[in-house]
Amino acid sequence: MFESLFRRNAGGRIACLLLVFAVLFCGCAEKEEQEDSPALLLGFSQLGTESAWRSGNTRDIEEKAAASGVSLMLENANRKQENQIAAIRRFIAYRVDVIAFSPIVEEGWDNVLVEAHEAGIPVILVDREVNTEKKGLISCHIGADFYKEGVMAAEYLIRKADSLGADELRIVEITGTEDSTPMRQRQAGFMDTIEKDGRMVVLESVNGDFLKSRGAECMRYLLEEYGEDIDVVFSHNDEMTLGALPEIENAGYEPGKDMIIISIDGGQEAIDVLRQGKINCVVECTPMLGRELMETAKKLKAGEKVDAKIHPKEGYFSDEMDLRQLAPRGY
Ligand code: GZL
Repeated sequence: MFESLFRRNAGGRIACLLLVFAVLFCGCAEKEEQEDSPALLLGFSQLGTESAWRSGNTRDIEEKAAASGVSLMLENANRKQENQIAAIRRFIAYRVDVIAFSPIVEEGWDNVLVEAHEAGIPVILVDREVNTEKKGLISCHIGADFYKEGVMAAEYLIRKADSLGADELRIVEITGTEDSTPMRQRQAGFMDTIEKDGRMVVLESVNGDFLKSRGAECMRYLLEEYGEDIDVVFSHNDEMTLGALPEIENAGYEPGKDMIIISIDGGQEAIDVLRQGKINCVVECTPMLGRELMETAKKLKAGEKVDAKIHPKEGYFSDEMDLRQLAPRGY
């Protein structure tokens, strides 16, 4: 067909050349489109914006997606489980390659996880975990060992009791969001560790929901109830700790001296307050999970095996250390 058209006349030759260019252009355009089209489309449901930790987690995931050519559909659930479930259903309808989410609480996910599984879309848990009887619905959990964080907090307190020569320490606990993995595990790790030490007495646990404002309210209540009987405040995150500290000072006590203050997350603001001596120990819980998330999502898309659990390395910071050289925290 080309030959006869080409031979026939000049007009035929021009038509041929145009046809050749058209074929080449479409091919390149298609190839270019393939090169431009994202290597991977990741749907991520973030639970909210309740803390510096959460904002740092979101920022890191966005940055690592951009750096690794992953196209990120990020939806913020404003701390409502129903919003997370709706977002996951949208990701399924959109046929994303991988779904990831940070479940605000552990229960209530079976139906939507079965839907994702039946759609053949792998699911990664970021940060928190779900509690389900059904097997095979989750490909990987990327997040802290929250139980160990509770243990580290308690082990610090035991060392502090030793250094003070204390016969008894009366503890109040401000917990994170009810039924969330960090709340359940941090409490379990802390309580399992101190129960072996006869000096430790828990006065009361109250729920601060990981929020600064609730941390202040909880501390006001605990000060009214127990006042100077409080020797230790164990708070499940920096946000609630930072809300509680002014209440302690307003009541006439020196946090870090009259009361031992133990917190978890390790954000910049808490570390700065630790350096001022108003917090005694901050257990680290890094929000920087983006790199592991992108690597794992790409492996799943490529059909490669992934680890069921990925725990970042974490430690703690305390008044036992020289923190002058500590690098900026980034969240
Ligand atoms: C812990 C994370 C918690 C943080 C809080 O991994 O789920 O939620 O400790 C955040 O600051 O709100």
